[in-house]
Amino acid sequence: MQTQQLMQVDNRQFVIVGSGISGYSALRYLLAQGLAVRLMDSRQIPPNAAEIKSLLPATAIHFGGFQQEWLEQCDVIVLSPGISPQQPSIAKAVAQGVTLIGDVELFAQACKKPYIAITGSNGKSTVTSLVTELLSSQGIKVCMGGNIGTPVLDLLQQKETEMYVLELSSFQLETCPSLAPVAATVLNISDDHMDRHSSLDSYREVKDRIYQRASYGVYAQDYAMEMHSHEKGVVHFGVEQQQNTEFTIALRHQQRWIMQSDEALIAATELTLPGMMGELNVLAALALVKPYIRDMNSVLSVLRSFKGLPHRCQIVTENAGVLWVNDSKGTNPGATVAAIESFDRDMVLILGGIHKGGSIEELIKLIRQRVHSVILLGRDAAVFAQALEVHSCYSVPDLMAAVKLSNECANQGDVVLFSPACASFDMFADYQQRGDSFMQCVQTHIVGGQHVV
Ligand code: UMA
Ligand code: ADP
Repeated sequence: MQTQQLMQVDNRQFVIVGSGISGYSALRYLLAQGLAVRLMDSRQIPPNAAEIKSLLPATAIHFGGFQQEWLEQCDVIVLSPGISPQQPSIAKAVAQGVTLIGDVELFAQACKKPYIAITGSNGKSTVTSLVTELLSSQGIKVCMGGNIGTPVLDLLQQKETEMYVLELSSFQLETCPSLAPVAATVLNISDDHMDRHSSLDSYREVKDRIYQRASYGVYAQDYAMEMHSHEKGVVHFGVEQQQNTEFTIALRHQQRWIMQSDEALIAATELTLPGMMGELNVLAALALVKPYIRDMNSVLSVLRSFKGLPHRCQIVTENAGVLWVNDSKGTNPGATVAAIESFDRDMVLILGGIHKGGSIEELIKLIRQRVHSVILLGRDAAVFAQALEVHSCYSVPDLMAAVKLSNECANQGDVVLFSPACASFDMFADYQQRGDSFMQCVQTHIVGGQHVV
């Protein structure tokens, strides 16, 4: 049943599961529509507890577990992305006929303005931010949200906005059947969240849903296209020059150029995003905004100035000929592979944390070819140590020890890359805190208190 229909019927009961950023945002949204809402969170002391208590009567709040009766007796469950639809209490309610949606579904039902939707295993936040800047450079009033941080329903508050750019995770794509973006892309697929998705195929199938109702499909050239039809057409991007690839790379006078068909737009050396992944992100962003480009010069000046986001291959400092790079957002093996490939220097690599499952084979192979010293830390350090066997690797207890040892291992001209290939929750609140902590260690131990970045 469509949510719009559900929301038009007065006495429908909604149950929000999760009191985090999405759940709290959905609560404010549904209350503003005058709908009957209850909220539950499995944690005893969940986030936003005080704010939620000020919005709902105590009889409509349940913390410290899932209230099965509420789940089974309601009409609609609004599930937060951090909880799997396979969670037994949720699955049981759905089996009994309760409708399951997420906050993105509420957005898709309510949004009257065009929106671009971006997913992929890696590069989502970078491309979402770049697309937002590119649209803005064309005079469009645009704002971004979704997995990148601002919950999608909060975007609807900004009345002057003409267009939205949404970063969507596989978790969010599981519960938004009405999503109908003007343009959509799956940037790439590699093993991620294998602790939640049953197989790479089911993860891929969820990502692919972004195309289902998209007017214009932007495809990576190696993406195995399903049978989607897009009324405004299809565009391909990728670094291999292939006949059907409009946004690509070509060699001109020994330089790599970003191309649109036969037109050389900008030399890759003018981009500030590093390596081939930087090129791919630029190509994807250009393909997404193609229908909105009025002034190519403004587009090119954004490409020249866009430095990427913190914690994504972020240069911390170059000290005594050694380049220190913070890639704390490298939370899966695919991201770390791309980060290693972005630097054409001998390398010391710091990695480890919570391995989210999936194959590390490609990463291990690349480490053997490209990295002379590997410093391991975190809960699943042993997973990498065992796979690397005799390759020079050392285990350390914390980030400061990792920085000190990296400094000893690094030679002039090397890069020390901190790209954990793992989630951060064993030692840090999140990847930002982990990256900040790495930069602090570099500042203290390497730069000697001088300000870096
Ligand atoms: N949780 C419980 N019990 C509950 C509800 C949640 O234990 O009853 C736990 C979850 O298992 C999870 C944590 O709480 O560990 C947060 O879950 P949530 O669904 O409440 O998360 P929100 O605070 O609403 O934030 C979510 C996204 N988080 C997740 O998907 C886990 C945020 O992406 C996103 O920015 C935000 O909505 C706004 O859209 C973060 C993320 O880590 C950055 N995303 C994953 C990633 O990028 O890899 C997918
Ligand atoms: P996401 O939002 O998908 O996590 P980010 O833009 O935040 O993506 O980047 C996350 C990590 O992925 C960073 O460590 C970065 O080095 C790496 N990365 C960025 N773009 C790509 C890409 N196109 N392919 C592979 N890895 C990438």
